[in-house]
Amino acid sequence: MAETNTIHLPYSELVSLLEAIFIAHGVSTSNARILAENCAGCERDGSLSHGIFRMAGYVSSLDSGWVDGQAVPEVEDVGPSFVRVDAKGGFTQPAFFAGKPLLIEKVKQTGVAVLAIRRSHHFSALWPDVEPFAEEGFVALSAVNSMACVVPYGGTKAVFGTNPVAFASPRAGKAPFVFDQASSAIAHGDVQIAAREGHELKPGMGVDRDGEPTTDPKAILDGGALLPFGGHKGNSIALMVEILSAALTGGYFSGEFDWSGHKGAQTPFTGQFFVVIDPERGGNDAFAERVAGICELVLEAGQDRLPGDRRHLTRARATTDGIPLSVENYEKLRSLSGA
Ligand code: NDP
Ligand code: PYC
Repeated sequence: MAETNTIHLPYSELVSLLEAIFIAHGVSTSNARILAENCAGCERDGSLSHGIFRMAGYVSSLDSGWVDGQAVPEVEDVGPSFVRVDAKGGFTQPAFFAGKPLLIEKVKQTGVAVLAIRRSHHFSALWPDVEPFAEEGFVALSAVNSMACVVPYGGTKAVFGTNPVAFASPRAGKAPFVFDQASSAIAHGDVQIAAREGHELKPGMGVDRDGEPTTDPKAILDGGALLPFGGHKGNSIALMVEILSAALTGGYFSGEFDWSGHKGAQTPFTGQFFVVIDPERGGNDAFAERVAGICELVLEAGQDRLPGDRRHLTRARATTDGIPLSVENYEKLRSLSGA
């Protein structure tokens, strides 16, 4: 039976609508296009915790004056394999696109290069940042820190952000192998979605304001905190992300920035780290075939799917049928755009 309260928008139409929202809330036209494509791509791929669900947060952060939608990033060439970008208090993605051409030039010259972005706001998924590198034949790893909402293993005070890491590699005969995961037991966005929809979380994901374990997403959002995934092991990944994304880039730690003077601010003001590698330097001409081979072995051994498979299936459906949006969400977006 057809879902009467769902519409299906082509990707390009969703991009135009989101672009209009960003522009209506003070973002420059070039930055608006980049952010709109990023957000629409998340919705298209079913990365729903970072798709259109985030538009209200983007808008309230912009309206609060916390993030500069007009920021013009500054790219610095700081070594044969090192590019630094100051996002100047703007969103990370325009800073990333400003630094990317020089980064790729250096990877081609030297085999490996780092891109260190600082003073930046990242409010999205990371896979859109790394997947295109693998489509161009490179291996890429990226990490970003966010806002302090994760208690260290055995600790009592939130220090880490939800701090995702994403990795992408070319894979022969298929879309690149890509994973993109928070170092918390669950992304903050998914806690917000669970609270809105009235779902309990699985045990072991968070604590309430008294530090007691809870499965109630509202208790986590209301003064509680999240836990790292996998106990002390996820804890070390979260700490590594703080080191790479903030200490190394010159950005803020997740607990270091003060947004209290900007009512409505939601976008974390931190940094982002990338390392990109030319796999041909490894001396193995069959690198992409080797990657495909290990992925096949994993599936033959019984794993039912690999990271990225769900996204690509969702993308394929959206490419044929359009991106499904509830009429209610579509109307909310139109109203944010001022239409
Ligand atoms: P998930 O736990 O949903 O997924 C993590 C990874 O595991 C994905 O690559 C996913 O692939 C894969 N995966 C999920 N289930 C399976 C399975 N059964 N078998 C094999 N692979 C699987 O992601 P998180 O909740 O940890 O993070 C969600 C998003 O939130 C990420 O995109 C992350 O970048 C973003 N985020 C952003 C932050 C920021 O500061 N900007 C902070 C924290 C998170 P697939 O996508 O195909 O399902
Ligand atoms: O989902 O944890 C999250 C998140 C933090 C910042 C952007 N997304």
